[in-house]
Amino acid sequence: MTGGGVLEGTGFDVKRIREQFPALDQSVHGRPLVYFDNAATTHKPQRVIDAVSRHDSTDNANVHRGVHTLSQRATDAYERARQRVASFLNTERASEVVFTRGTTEAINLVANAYGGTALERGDEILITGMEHHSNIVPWQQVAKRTGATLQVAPVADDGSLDLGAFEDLVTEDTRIAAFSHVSNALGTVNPVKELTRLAKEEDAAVLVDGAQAVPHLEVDVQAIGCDFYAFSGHKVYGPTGIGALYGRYGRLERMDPYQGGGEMIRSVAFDETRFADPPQRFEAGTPNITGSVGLGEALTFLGEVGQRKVKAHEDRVLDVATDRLSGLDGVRLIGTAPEKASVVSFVLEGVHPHDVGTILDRKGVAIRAGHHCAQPLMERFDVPATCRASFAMYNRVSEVDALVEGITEAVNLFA
Ligand code: C6P
Repeated sequence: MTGGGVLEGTGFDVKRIREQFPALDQSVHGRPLVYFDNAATTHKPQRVIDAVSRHDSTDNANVHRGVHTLSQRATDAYERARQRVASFLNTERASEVVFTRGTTEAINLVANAYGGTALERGDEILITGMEHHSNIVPWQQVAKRTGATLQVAPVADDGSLDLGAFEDLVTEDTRIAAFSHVSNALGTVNPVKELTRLAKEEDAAVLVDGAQAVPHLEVDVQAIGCDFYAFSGHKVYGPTGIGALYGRYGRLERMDPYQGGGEMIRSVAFDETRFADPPQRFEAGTPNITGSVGLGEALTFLGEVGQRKVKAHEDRVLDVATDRLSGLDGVRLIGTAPEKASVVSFVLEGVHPHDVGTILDRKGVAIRAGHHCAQPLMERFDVPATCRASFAMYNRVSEVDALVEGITEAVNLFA
């Protein structure tokens, strides 16, 4: 294969993929945009932009409320999107999909609606040392309220999870284990099926933070065996402000609502309110209807491109970037686990990541420099921040050249 062309034998044509993403076709500081900040958010293909616009132009109405035609169309579109998410995650039923604003809200929902009642003093919540703040702070908050304690499974030097330590930390006191499928700051792919099995042996509920997994891996929640799985639409070619929580129906049924309001009730009287069944019980107020339409379209698009082809292509970009960067003097890679997806994190000796990010921006290369909302993980590696290049289906192998050029310039400038 050539730098930007067709992956031989797979029919994966990056050029054709790129043509579908209008945001990629621009220059930044006079250089062609190289967008390597996909773990923060991905761009949207034209068909997602069109689907959202079409819905707003012709089918806009509130859902589950009106008998009029537009309301029925909007309700159908919303429920179709739910079906789409359900088949994307291979849930047993569509009613196991709760629409949320994104991963953060989905985890907060579980921490409050499940953790808030299931946890008591002496119980333990087990997370890992590579979690995003979204999978730390909600658990700290609920631990404080309930008297439960937070346990943290450590991360090994290469950025893998210390499996032995995780196993030791799962005990009969563990009520919930919550871990990321893929680390946003390191790219480590965790063995979620195995972690779930270990937690289940002690009867703990399991939540998987799938924010960084769904764009890159095929996810099957039934095969994983988890109780909850959370992700965000905007990291998988869909709109911002929409995401989903998978919840095993038996769990959802026994959970109290997260928020109260319209849409989530069966009946309301001043002395008693009866709640709707899941998933409506967890969707108080008018939902992000257009967002759901965009998310459904994004998942259809990803399915049509082919998740395995996308993974093979992204792995190639990751391998080339990892090889090239590890050959540069002064560059230290953070996170070199054997199983990784689409992220290369690094620091330059004596150069602050923000300076590297700024130099790269002048070359049209967008990376993220910072703690990536994973401050405890930065502390683990004894760095205040890292530079992170993260890849998507539309990145070309040849774009790594611009990244290397910018890094080399930063190394020389600050040497
Ligand atoms: N990570 C990143 O640049 P929201 O903001 O709710 O869509 O996703 C939160 C979240 C949860 N878990 C993981 C593993 C994540 O990576 C993120 C978002 C972005 O890495 C923004 S900090």
